[in-house]
Amino acid sequence: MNSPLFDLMRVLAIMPLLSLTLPASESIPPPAAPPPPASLEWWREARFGLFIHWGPVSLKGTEIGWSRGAEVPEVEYDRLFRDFNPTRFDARAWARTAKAAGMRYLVLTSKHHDGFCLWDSQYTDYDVMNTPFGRDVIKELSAACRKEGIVFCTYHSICDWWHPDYPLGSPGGKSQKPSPNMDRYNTYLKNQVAELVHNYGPLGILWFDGEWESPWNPDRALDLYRHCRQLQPSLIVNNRVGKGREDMAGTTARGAFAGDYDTPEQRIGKFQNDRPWESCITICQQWAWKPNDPLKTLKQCLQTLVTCAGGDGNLLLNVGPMPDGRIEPRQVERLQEMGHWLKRYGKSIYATRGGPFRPGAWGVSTHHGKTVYVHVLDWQNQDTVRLPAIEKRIVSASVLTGGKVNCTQSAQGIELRVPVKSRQEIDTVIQLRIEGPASEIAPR
Ligand code: H79
Repeated sequence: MNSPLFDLMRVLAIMPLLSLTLPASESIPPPAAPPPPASLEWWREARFGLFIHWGPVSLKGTEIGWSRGAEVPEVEYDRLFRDFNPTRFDARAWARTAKAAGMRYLVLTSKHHDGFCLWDSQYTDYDVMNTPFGRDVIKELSAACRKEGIVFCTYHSICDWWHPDYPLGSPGGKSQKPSPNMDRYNTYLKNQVAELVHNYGPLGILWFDGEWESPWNPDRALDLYRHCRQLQPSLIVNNRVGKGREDMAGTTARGAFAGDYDTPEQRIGKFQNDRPWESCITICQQWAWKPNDPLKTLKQCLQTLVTCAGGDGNLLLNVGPMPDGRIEPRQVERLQEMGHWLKRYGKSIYATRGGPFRPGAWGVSTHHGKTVYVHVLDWQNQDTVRLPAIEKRIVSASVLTGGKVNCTQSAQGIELRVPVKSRQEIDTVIQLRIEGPASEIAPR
């Protein structure tokens, strides 16, 4: 049922409803783009993915894209590919690392703002085939992911500070190219997107970025979105395809068209259950690899994931592999630790929705069916967590992470007490079985 025709039929079916049910002042413009794919569901349920920022810049240990023409002179940056030879790259090991972490999808930089392409592209020579390594990284990784049951996706930068046709250049889009041709660049962009989908697809997500610069406009955005959907109707496209993103909060301005989901960057999204979102956050500090980059603790990593799920969003956790092709062992270890936790307590994360209790200083909640999971992340030196009242009766309460809970429910609210010895340093998960579907309880 995922044909463009079906999508069109859905739009046509919805349009009269919209115009009939909304007062004129509140009316949303008719959908200019196809509706989001029904297959958004797999991704929402997945909750956790691996982001990978990689390229020749790892040889310098500076930030991908941003360091071009800044810490690293442009000429030197653009020569790095000649020395890029990550002989210890093992696609299977990367896919297995994602799987061991409990991640369900993986997003690799096919091209960042620096213009370098990690696949064998017929549209440029500035790609991995012209490095001493000479192996198609996207081909190997997409195949390895498929084998491990990880959904393969790519990050693709709209802005390209390297490409002579793209009007702006380094550092950070602050310079002008001598003879730009944005129409021609746009064709290059669309051709490469088609190449990625055709040669390595089906892909899960096309994760665009670099849309904030002036050469990009709403018409091009909509055209690129339609292009993606035509190439693969089930493709999920993030909001950075369009011009509607509200800064690093990553939410979408009301009424603006911007893809299928919101993208908070380096921060956890606010509770939002009426439009899907995914926070992208680095496991260290830099997107691309740098030596001795401070690594987040297991507590930080897990609480970040749990807080995203409790806000009804996903977490895309980033690693930057080393110039030899390996993901740093200490980062792999951290990811495995997360996976161990998810193996035991994953039912409180995967396929859940955020709420019904809104995030608070104590932690967050998730729910699935008739179960509410209360994730206590901080007891705040108190022995009780107090939650707002719900209309539905709590049938039973237990502690998923072990031990006993004392639960009292009244018209005033819910009180949960767990003895000190059963409280967890990272997340005490209390499981409340209620008499009906938790999704019927409005967030409070
Ligand atoms: O791909 C990652 C970033 O490179 C990209 N988006 C994520 C997913 C990104 N694009 N823009 N920004 C991030 C925001 C820019 C932040 C900056 Fe900076 C602050 C640019 C210059 C100062 C970060 C810190 C980059 C260099 C130093």
